[in-house]
Order: sequence, then C-alpha cells, then structure tokens
Amino acid sequence: MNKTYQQETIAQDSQLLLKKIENDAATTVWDRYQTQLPHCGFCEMGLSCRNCVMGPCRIDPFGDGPRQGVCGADAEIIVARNLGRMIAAGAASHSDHGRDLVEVLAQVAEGNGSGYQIRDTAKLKRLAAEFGVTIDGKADLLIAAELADALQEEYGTRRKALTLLGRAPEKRRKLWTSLNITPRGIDRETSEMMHRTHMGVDNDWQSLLLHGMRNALSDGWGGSLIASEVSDILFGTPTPRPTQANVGVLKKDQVNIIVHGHNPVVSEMVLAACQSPEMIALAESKGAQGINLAGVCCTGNELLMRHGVAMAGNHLSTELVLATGAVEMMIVDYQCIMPAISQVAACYHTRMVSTSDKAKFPGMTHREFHPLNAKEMAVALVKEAVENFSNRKTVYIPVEPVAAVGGFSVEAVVGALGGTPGPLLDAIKAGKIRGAAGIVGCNNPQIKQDHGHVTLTRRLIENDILVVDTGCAAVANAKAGFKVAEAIHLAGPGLQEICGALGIPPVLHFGSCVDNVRILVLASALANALGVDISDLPIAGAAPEWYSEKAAAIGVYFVASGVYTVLGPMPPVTGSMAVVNLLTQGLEDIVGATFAVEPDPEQAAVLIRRRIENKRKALGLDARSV
Ligand code: CUV
Ligand code: SF4
Repeated sequence: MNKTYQQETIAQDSQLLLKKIENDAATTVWDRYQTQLPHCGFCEMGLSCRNCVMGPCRIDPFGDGPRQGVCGADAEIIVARNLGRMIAAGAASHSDHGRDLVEVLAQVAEGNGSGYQIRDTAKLKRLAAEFGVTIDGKADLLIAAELADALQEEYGTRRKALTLLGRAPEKRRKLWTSLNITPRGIDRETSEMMHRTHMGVDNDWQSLLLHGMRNALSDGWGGSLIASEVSDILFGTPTPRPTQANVGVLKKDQVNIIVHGHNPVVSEMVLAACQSPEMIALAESKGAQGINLAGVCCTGNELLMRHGVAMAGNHLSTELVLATGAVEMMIVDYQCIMPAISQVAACYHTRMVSTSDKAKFPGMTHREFHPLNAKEMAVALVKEAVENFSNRKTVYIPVEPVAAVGGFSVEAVVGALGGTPGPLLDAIKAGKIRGAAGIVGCNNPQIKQDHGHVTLTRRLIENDILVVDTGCAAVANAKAGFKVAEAIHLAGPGLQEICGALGIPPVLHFGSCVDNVRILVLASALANALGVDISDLPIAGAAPEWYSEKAAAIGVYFVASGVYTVLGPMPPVTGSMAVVNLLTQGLEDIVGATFAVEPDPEQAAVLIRRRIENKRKALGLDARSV
C-alpha cells in the first residue's frame, strides 16, 4: 500500500494515478506485464515459428535440442522471417492510415466530405505537382481529385519506384537502386514480404532482410509520407503553438473528452464539435464550465500540432488518465489502443467509443465514422459525453499541467530560419549545434516510463545536439518541461545561443509517428543543400522505449535511409548472431548506417554523440572527442 511506483515510471502523474488505481482495484499494463514474466525465451530471441501447421517449431539456441524446424528452416531463416513480418505489419499500419486520409481527400474532392475541406491549398498544389498533376487554371477540388487518384495509384503502382523518392538525395536513390531495394508500390512490398515469408519461399536470411528494408522504405517514403502530407492538406500544415501536457490538462469543472489512436480524421471532427457554441451551451446547462478536449498517443499529437490541443499522456498513461474519474468519454480510432482499456473505464463513469470499422474493442460502443456522417457523428458523441457529466463521482487530478510548444513542421522550422535551412547548416558547420537527433517511439513496460526518452534528450541537448521528437517520446519530453523557450537553460552554450536567437525550444515537437517522415524530409533537405547523402550528416535516431511493429518499420526505414538508430528494447533477433551482426555492423557498409541496441539512455547518449562527432570529422568540421 506504500508503493510509490518509482520503478514503473518517472512521471509524477503516473505514479500518483497508479496508486489510485491500486486502491480502485483496477489492473494496468504493468500488472499484466508481471503476469507474463518470464517471457518465452524462444519468442524473445525470435526463434519460434508458426508460419505453417507442420509446426509450430522452435530452435534450441544453446542445448542439444532441434536446430531446424520441421521444414528445415534454421535460426537465421526463422529470425529473419519473423523480423520481416514485423516490418510488414508496421508498414501496413502506417500505410493503411495514409490510405484512409487519401479516401477522405477523394470524398472532399467529390463534394461529399461533410465538414472536411482543403485547408492548405499551397501544399495541395506542391504535392500535386510532384505527382505530375497539372495545376494551371484548375480549381482546387479538381486538383484534389486528381491528386487523390494519383495517391491511390501509388499503393498499387506498376511503376518501378515511388514518386516521393524524388525528395531523397540522389546518392541515396542510386544506392537503393544498386541494392535493388528501391520501394515500388506500397501494398506490393508488404504483400511480397508476406509471400516471401510463407513456408518454402525466401530462405536466404540476407535476401529476406534486404526486402525488409525495401518494405520499410515503402512506408517511410510512401505510406507514412502520404499520411503526413495529406493530413497537412486536409487539416493544415502545423505551425508552432503553445500547449500543455500531463494529466493535469484535464479540468475538474469541465466536461473532459479524450481522443486516443492515430488518425486525425476522427479527432479533428470531435474537436470541431467540442468548440461549437451549441455544445458549449449544453455543457453549461449541465453545470460544467465548458468542454475540454485532450489527447493521448498520436491522434492527440496530430491535434496538438495543428490546434495546440493539450496532451493528457502517452502510451503507458492511456489507462491511467481514466483513473482520474474526470473523463466523460474516450473516443478511439486505431493503433496502440490496449484491448483491456475498457476494464479500467468500467471502474469509473467513462464511456468508451470506437469509431473505425477496422478497430473494434471489448467493452466499447461502436459508432462508425465516414466522411459522409463525420460531422453529425462527432456532435452526437460530444452530446453524449456532456450528458455523462452528471454521472461523475469523485475526481482526482493530482498534478498541474506543464507548458509546452508544439507544431514544428519542416515548413515551420525553415520558416523560423528565414526561409532556407542555411542558418541551421551554418550553426552546424560552426559547431554551435553539433548535430541533430530524432527521438521517437513508444513507452514499453520493460522500461521505466519516460526515463529513456527524457534522460537521452537531456544529455543530448546538454551537449549541443538539437532534438526533434515525435509520438510518445515527444509527450514524455513535453511532460519533462523541455518544450518551452525557457528550457534553453538546459542546453549547452551553442544550442542555447541558436535557440535563444530564434526563440525556439531545444527540443522540437515534430508530431505523430507517421510524422517521422518530417525528420527524413528535413534530413534530405540538409543533405541536398550540402551535396551529400543522409548518411554523411551528423544526425542520429533513437527509439528508447519502443514496443510496436510500427516502430520496427520506422527504425528500419531510418537505417535504410542512412540514419544511425539506437534502440532501447532489444528486438526479437538475438537467436541469430548473423542477423544481429548484420543489423548492428554489416549494414554500415551496405546502407551507411546501422542499428545499435542500448537500454541505458546514458550510454545511448554517448553512442549518439560519438556518431555525430565522427560524422562531423568526416565532413571536415571540428570534432570533439567523446
Ligand atoms: Ni505510433 S509512439 S505507442 S502513440 S506507435 Fe503507438 Fe504513436 Fe508508439 Fe506511441
Ligand atoms: Fe516449422 Fe517451417 Fe512451418 Fe515454421 S514454416 S512452423 S519452421 S515447418
């Protein structure tokens, strides 16, 4: 009963709410994690296979057990196949999310998208031009129709390369061609991965992993990039704006609605309904002071980036926020929504609502959103949430929110620099900024919540490395107070000087998980300006607390694009030293970057600093020894 939960999380709100949940007799992801320990060693090492019904099979890594599955697949083949399927699932998830946005764009173009519209026509035209859609003299909706058509084609294109690869440095594109990993149709690469990993198809572990890179690249330069770009077209390209983070963003005297998931198609409409005068008046008639919308996970990040909507928490906080007893309704779309979450909600008055036909959950009411009904559906749900306000019992909001700034799109960053990336490059050349790191990905109960993200970020900015972040990492850093201009006192002198002059924080919120492509696009712009490849830049990536298949796909497209990437949790590959060696060493000679695995964020910071200083040296810039 005196447990302080400091082993589970560094976030004070999480510690206090875990204690509350313990008293309320609900269980959380941490409890369920304990019941799974010890994890199956075969699965942990990637050595179990259930790809067919001659099995399931497992390989004995040490003893005198079997060295091959029934079909003869050995450790290398099984590990590579399992990793390949992990990448395929991740790439499919981001890309399908992108496709849903393209379908909304198509509906808007046809005049059917109730409540949706084109918000960034400049971006619409830029993207249309990249896809060869002629612009001159055409109405926006016609351009949108032709662009939506071209984007839908991109998923199944018979051409040999994805269109948006044109943004990558020429050297990188040539390298992909020479390795035969230039991504083709987005669906094709995922489908081919499922084919290759069927029993009796690709049984060369190296060729499987090469296709894994191709599949991941079809996400990074295809599905995710389309998701990010079309979100900007429909909902606006983000610009810096103030916001707040942690569970203290919930309001005791207001109706609280939380959106959870990834796709802004639903959450944007919910936001509009929350802001409508009729709904606010209804809330007031029920004795509330208003309607407060907050986010968790990436659909929250999408709203934060474009509207400054506050973030109540990241992945491991999704159950805890309900324990405040202050949430009238949680509306979910898809991805990273734990199926147990309604069990926590059942201890309180919270209504749980699912909205996508492809994502249904036990204990939730299902209300399907379409572009055609979205506006009315959002209003109906908000109304229901308001009416639930009177069912509230005790409310426990134990912390004050932390201020943050979000909304750093590439356009916003370049805008802050005066219209070109030149000043950023100058600061890097002068050594004031040593380099940049993207810190991304989830929480995972294997790692103390937020500890990996926050510690790594703190060490990097201290050492004059600019941090850009997305997803749950970005929320962790917001809760830690790193995302306000005043946080420059935590940065080294050079980074402090540059960020101070620009009036920006040392840690820039780049958005949701599909927005990791914003990091790729910025890196490409820097590489192109210098006439080098992405792998030549003093940059790195990290996923200190990753858990999901999507994160695996992101990590692989970062590395395949030339970005050295440090993972916290070990992926399930240790059953094959050949695979481990390729991922952590061999890839350097193949794509100019590797993975490293380092659960200790202090050590991860050293690895990243060393990488960045080595890259500076190779570019002929001054280098510090690390
Ligand atoms: Ni994708 S970052 S848990 S919600 S994938 Fe979900 Fe964003 Fe990880 Fe966080
Ligand atoms: Fe076993 Fe091979 Fe079937 Fe996998 S594919 S379950 S290793 S027989």
